[in-house]
Amino acid sequence: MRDEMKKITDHLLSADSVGLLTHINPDWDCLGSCLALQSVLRDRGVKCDIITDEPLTEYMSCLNSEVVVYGGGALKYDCLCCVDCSDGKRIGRRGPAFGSHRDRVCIDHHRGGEVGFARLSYIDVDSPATGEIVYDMLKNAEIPITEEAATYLYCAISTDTGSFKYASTTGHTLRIAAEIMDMGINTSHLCELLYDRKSFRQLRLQGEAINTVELHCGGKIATAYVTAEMYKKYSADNHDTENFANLPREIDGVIMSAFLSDRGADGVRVNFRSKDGRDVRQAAVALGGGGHTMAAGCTLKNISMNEAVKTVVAEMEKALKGENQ
Ligand SMILES: [Mn+2]
Repeated sequence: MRDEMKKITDHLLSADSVGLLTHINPDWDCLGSCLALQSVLRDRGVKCDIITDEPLTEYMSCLNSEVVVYGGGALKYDCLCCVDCSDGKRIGRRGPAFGSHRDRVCIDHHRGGEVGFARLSYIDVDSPATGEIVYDMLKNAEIPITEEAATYLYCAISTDTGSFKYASTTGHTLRIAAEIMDMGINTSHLCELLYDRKSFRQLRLQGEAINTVELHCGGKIATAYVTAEMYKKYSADNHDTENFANLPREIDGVIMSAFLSDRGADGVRVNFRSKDGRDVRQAAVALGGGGHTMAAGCTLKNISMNEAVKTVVAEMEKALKGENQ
């Protein structure tokens, strides 16, 4: 494990230039891990950019994070490293440029990554956050973690563990958080930036989404959704509903839930959640998606919201039954 980690850090540090690739719609685990790696690599003279498919949302730009939006063609870096993603479907337009690059690295914690996706990979599906892997990697390579890198990694780990609430959180995770706090990082300010912000339209839209909540399967399954009309009504987009995925799961008695959001031409995005370690990922995989055991997702194309709800409920029912056997 330690040797495998060292191989990655040595490899990245030996390159003249590294392109770090986020997954599409990067979350804070992905972007925070990239920003920390970029900070460390740049400090050591490696030219390093973070390359995304789309410009960052306002929420993702709150720490003055700066990225390069992919403009097409080959990515001219010595080495490309995909972060928090090991699946070609999740890197969007940059897929061909990554796939045809000879020096492909990957750091991730998702299950079911693509075989041969990278030449050099470090994938730990038991890690609660890619940020935790990056922290361990830097420590393992005896690279001092600067305040800047620690700030980004705190954002990564805190968000992907649901503020250290999810079952994937371990004592090790908390010790990392403690080490970061001991560096004097203002974590309560970071939490305010990450969690305690909501626009008026987001709150109103949340109300609409809550009104769509339905229980299925005797109350073990819950769904909620936001339609294209609702987005239009509040001049909102899918970034405004990013934190809605957990809402239906919160209901007492619910074991599995799905939040569906209509992305227009991009289809209906589904975010699955479960409780008590129940495997909802298999429902996502059955519908062409993937993710973690208790948090997974997929996208359904050319389908009405009603049909989409029926489809995901049927898959969650199967997943529940499969587990009961
Ligand atoms: Mn992650």
